[in-house]
Parts: sequence; structure tokens; C-alpha cells
Amino acid sequence: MERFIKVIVAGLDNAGKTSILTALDKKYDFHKDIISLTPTIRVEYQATEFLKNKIVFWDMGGQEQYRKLYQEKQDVYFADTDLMAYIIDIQDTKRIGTSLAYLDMIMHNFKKHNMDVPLIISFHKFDPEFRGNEEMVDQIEELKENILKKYPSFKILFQQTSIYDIISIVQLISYGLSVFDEKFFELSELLEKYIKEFDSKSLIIFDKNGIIMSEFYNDFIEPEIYIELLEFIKEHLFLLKRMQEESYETDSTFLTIGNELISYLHRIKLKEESLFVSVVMKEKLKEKFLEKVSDFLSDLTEILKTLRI
Ligand SMILES: Nc1nc2c(ncn2[C@@H]2O[C@H](COP(=O)(O)OP(=O)(O)OP(=O)(O)O)[C@@H](O)[C@H]2O)c(=O)[nH]1
Ligand SMILES: [Mg+2]
Repeated sequence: MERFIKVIVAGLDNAGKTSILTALDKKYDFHKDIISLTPTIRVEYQATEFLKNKIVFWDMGGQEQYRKLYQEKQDVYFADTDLMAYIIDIQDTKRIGTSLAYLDMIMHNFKKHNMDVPLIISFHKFDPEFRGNEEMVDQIEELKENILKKYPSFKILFQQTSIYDIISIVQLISYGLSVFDEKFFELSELLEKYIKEFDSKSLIIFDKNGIIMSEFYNDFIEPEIYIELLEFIKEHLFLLKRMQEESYETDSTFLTIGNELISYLHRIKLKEESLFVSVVMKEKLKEKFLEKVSDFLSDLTEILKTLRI
């Protein structure tokens, strides 16, 4: 049951849409590509795959003349949208009102044509240095409330993103895509169960392109290991790309970076598709993990088999 999924990526000019798509495509070593980006002219298309589906991102250039054009030719641009990622530059405080007005214009089109489009709204350029910034966090909370109130009939998810935090970018698209299959809920329950059994820090299932199908984090992640954990996950994105590109002999590998944590990456082959399990845990729990991992992998495979892959 292959299908095309049309994902509109919209927001004002300079919001960071093309940067997000570039980062998503490359996963690492993309900063030099982002520095040389120029404003998008009308729409650029970028295709990828998620499970058996072909996803086409419509990167909608956000300059004023294009926003007008989209409004005039709504049928061309907004028809058959399966998902919209709307990008708000949270550092461009002066233009947040303009951005909300543009969002409203698009929402108006969806309503007019009875299109029930799920949305993922990203507060972008939420760079790591803003994490503890209360003023910004409060502003984001207020924006979320207002948006939810304004569009009560739409399914809306929110995410904070920054190109300096590649995982936030991967999550943005992953959350959006997970609305397409209810099996993702079962997957999430399984991860919740096993993260407890392993007492691991994170448990993530990636598809072959590094899109997160499901993820779970331990409630207790010590601040001093947080950065290390993210490094491991980044390393896994890198490694799974290599496992895909080169013919890797083994299907699983342990990595050690810091002095407390270790990580495990395992490739599961299903029909023609490869999926990846990423686990980060304390080194001292490795033996316990190895005792249970085969149960986990077989339970997981059972669920994955029922997904449309
Ligand atoms: N600080 C910061 N800057 C970012 C981030 N993402 C993108 N940028 C910068 O924002 C600028 C605009 O990025 P683009 O991706 O070209 O913006 P766009 O939304 O595609 O703009 P249009 O194509 O004109 O609609 C670039 O200079 C990027 O380097 C981010 O997360 N943090
Ligand atoms: Mg652009």
C-alpha cells in the first residue's frame, strides 16, 4: 500500500525551513550547507521515504510575494496536503504577529476546503542557549495556548527546534509522521515496558533514513550525562547511514564514548526494509541488558511485522 504523503513546510522568509530540511536530509556535517543557503524561490521539493510511503516536502519560500501567490492559487499549493509543518522563528520577535497572520491564512484555506490537515508547529531557532530562558519559554507557552484556542478542530503538535540540536529536527518530522498509523501507539508501549526492564536511558527505533518511529527516555536522566546521551544518539544517526550505504557485516554494535555510558545499535531486517534499534545505558547494566535483549527484539519484530512495511 504505497502512498504519497504531501508535507507542506511553511512559515515566513528566513524562518529556517530550508535549513531544517537540509539538516534532516544530511543529519551531520550540514552546517556549511546551511551557511550558503539563499532564499527559496517559490517552492522547492524534497522527497524521502518513510516505511512504504513516499514523502514529498514542499518547501514553500516565505517571502511576501510568494505568500501572496499561494493565497491567489490556493488550489495549486494547498490541495491534497497530508501534513503541514509550520515554522515560527522564535528569535524574530517583531514578526511573530505577521507569522501568525500567515498561519491563519493557510488555516482558513484548509477550513474552507474541509481539509482536516494535522499540523506540527515548530518554535524554531530555539538554540541551546535559550533552554533556560524563562521569558522565551513563557512566550512559547502563551503562543501554544492561543493557537490551540484558535483552531480547536485541528490536531496540532508543537515542538521546539534548532539546527544546533539535530535530534529536535528529527523529532519534528517524526512526530508529524506518526499520526499516520495507530500501530505507533503499541510500539510506544513496548518501549516503555522495556526501558524499565533494561533500566536504560533511551530506547529509540529509527527507520532506514533516521526518522524516529518511536522513542522513550528514562525519567531520570542526570544532567551530567545528558550531553553524552545526545552524542550517542547523534552517533547512531551517523552509523545507521553508514550501515545502509556500505555493506556492513554485523547487524549490531556496542559503542563507548564517555566513561559511564555505552550504546547499542541493532539493525533489524524485515523484508526489504531495515529498521534500527538504538539503546543507551549505563555500562554496569550491560549484562542485564544482554540477558533480555533477544526477548525485546522478538516482541518488537512482532509489532513491526504488522506495520505497513
Ligand atoms: N540561530 C539559528 N539560525 C538558524 C536556525 N535555522 C536556520 N537558521 C538561519 O536562518 C537563516 C534562514 O534560513 P533558511 O532556511 O534559508 O530560511 P527559509 O525559511 O528557508 O527562508 P525562505 O526560503 O526565504 O522562506 C539562515 O541564515 C540560517 O543559517 C537555527 O535553528 N538557529
Ligand atoms: Mg528557504
